[in-house]
Amino acid sequence: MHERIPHGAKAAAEILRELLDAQAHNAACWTPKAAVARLSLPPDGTVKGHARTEARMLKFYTAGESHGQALFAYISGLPAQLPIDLKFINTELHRRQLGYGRGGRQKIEQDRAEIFAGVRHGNTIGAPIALRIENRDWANWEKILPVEPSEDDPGARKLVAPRPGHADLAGSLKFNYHDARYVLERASARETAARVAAGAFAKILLQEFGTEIASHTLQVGNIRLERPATWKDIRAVSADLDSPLRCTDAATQDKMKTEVDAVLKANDTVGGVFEIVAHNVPPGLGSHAQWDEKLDGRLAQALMSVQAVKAVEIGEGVSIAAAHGSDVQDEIFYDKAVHRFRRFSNRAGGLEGGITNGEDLVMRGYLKPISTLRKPLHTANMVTKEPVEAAYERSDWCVVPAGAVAGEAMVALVLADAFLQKFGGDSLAETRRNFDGYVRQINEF
Ligand code: EPS
Repeated sequence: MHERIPHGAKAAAEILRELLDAQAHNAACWTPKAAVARLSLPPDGTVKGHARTEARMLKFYTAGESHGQALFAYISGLPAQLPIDLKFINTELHRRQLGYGRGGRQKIEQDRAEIFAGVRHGNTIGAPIALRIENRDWANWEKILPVEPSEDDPGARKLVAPRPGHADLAGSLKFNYHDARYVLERASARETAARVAAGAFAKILLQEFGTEIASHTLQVGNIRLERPATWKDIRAVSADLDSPLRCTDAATQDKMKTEVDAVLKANDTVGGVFEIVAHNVPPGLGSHAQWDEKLDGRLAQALMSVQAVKAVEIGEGVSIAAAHGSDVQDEIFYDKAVHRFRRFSNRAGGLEGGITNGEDLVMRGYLKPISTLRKPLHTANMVTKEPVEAAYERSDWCVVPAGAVAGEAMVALVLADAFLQKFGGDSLAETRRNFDGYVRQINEF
């Protein structure tokens, strides 16, 4: 990725000549400012091929309220000519809707992505992608949350008793509403449907290069999977649409289900831990060079942004804090058969110095129990300031498998961004050429 550039007086002359040539060809990018920048090259005469890991290559945003007309996702930066499998995207959306312990809303919705832009004849075209997921529940909210000013009582679904643990109070203070309705509409984890659709595009890109992402449930409440799960186990349970909690061990899963039943009976909720594994990740994604380029930091931020996630772990990050250094590092050997450096263990979770090392990426999201409780909690009315019981809105009581699917999407989006930062490419063929060249470099290292 480094272009050799001569420096000193000769370089200045060459640059000026290039500048004049380029101006003659009316090349907009070749401004005098760019020429000056090139004159102050580092003494080793090298220049970066592109912005490396500072500029985001894959951008995405979501819009939409939980009970509005629809959710939206916009994805920008994918190379052209990437085949898009809409069925795969919709299966991802379906996976997010599943899981033992979900509330009534998922019986109403049948999440499907409708693509409006950026995909033609089944392939990306290098233009921003826009998609929509319909909220079927909108039919029940049209009069309550209209876009236009309305004659109807706007207070019909006011929420003045903020629910502890939700964004209700902090958001109302911030946006100056004495009603948490608009805040909760956007804070709701319904928004993760749009992230999952965007993440499916990122997964499609990564799959082209052999990288797969899957998740499983490690813990529900106090019930924890005690035996290690292999990639094969995780991949299988992750794709199993009939698995109630996506736990790789049937006996543990039964205990988890009993726990979920118990919290429902007690009008309570339960949290847990999901684990996400990215398999067959090329070494060298991310960078050690700047704090915001470190891939572990970027993955942690992305996972932490998923609703109800209150802690993130990479590899064995939590337990190794109590161990000695000689017990926790992953010792290295060279596997001649596959021309790869490997590890005897993977406690680092595939990341060292903020760079992927070729082992599986292993990340865990710790979910707090959902904050909406049928058992009333103490709160204060935002208008009267009097003590009251917190409002109750229909909700789930266990979301570990759904949270995991949202987490997979976030991991995919960060990894695809890091992938495009390393390999670039405006068309899939160009990305592949760059990728193949790097694979050759690693094979011959
Ligand atoms: C969700 C839809 C929501 C909630 C849940 C997640 O639907 P409703 O509010 O209509 O029941 O079930 O979100 C939360 C409770 C939350 O606190 O984030 C979904 O589609 O995932």
